[in-house]
Amino acid sequence: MSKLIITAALTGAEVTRAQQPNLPITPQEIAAAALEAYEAGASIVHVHARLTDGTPTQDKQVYGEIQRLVADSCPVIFQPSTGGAVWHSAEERLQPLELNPEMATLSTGTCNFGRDIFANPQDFMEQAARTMLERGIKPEFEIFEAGMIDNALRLVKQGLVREPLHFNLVLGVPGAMAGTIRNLVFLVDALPVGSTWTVSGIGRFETPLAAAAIAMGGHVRVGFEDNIYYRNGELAVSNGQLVARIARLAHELGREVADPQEAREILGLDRKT
Ligand code: KMH
Ligand code: ZN
Repeated sequence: MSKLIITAALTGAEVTRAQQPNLPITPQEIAAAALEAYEAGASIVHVHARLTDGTPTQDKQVYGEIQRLVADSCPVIFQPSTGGAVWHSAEERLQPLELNPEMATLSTGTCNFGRDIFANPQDFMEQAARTMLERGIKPEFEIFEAGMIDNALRLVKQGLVREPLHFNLVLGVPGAMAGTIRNLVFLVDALPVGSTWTVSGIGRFETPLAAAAIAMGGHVRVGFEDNIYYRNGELAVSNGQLVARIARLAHELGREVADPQEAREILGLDRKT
């Protein structure tokens, strides 16, 4: 089994300071959270930018500042979001790709998202995939529903994504697939041989699904974007605290934690052609 890649999803687009007082918002706060997560065992940081008042933004200047500050402080893989918030336009969502990050997210299908709709029509998926291909950016497919795997594979057939593929199985979003181990196993079984995958369990599903993924040979994403609690009713103090728990769990289950360079090798990020 490969070493474990831990991704820290530091901020997201939905969580507020009122819900989680330690949510990193400014580029400086996000970079500090990235450093703490790295020191706890994270090798990827999944980033959403915010304006200083907390409003989600896809502005490439703000992402650019975060990218610079993170790179100055630690060697983690910087993975900006092309999902943004549900109300961002396609043009806004694609802006962070202009920074040529090593990776970026790509959601391959439309689903309910709480009381909203997270829209990812075919045109958007193709445009995002084509831009990533041209710029040598590895997509992480965000899978909220089973059919999104088929949509991702269609992009591969169209020649818009190169293998090996990497998937994030996001389970437990209200309105999309539930956070059960049965669903995790079902989705993993549908992935092409040679793919890598990580799991994002939302809310109370975070830790049980992480434990399952560690045992199954997958990878794990945690952080305030997905879950703001350490345990039932107790807010987490930082993203780093959530990462540290996964590193401890991995240790107990006999799985070593990858550093960023090892994560690059596992994901094939060094194999750009
Ligand atoms: N904020 C969600 C609507 C991504 O980062 O690529 C979408 C999302 C996915 O967070
Ligand atoms: Zn995200």
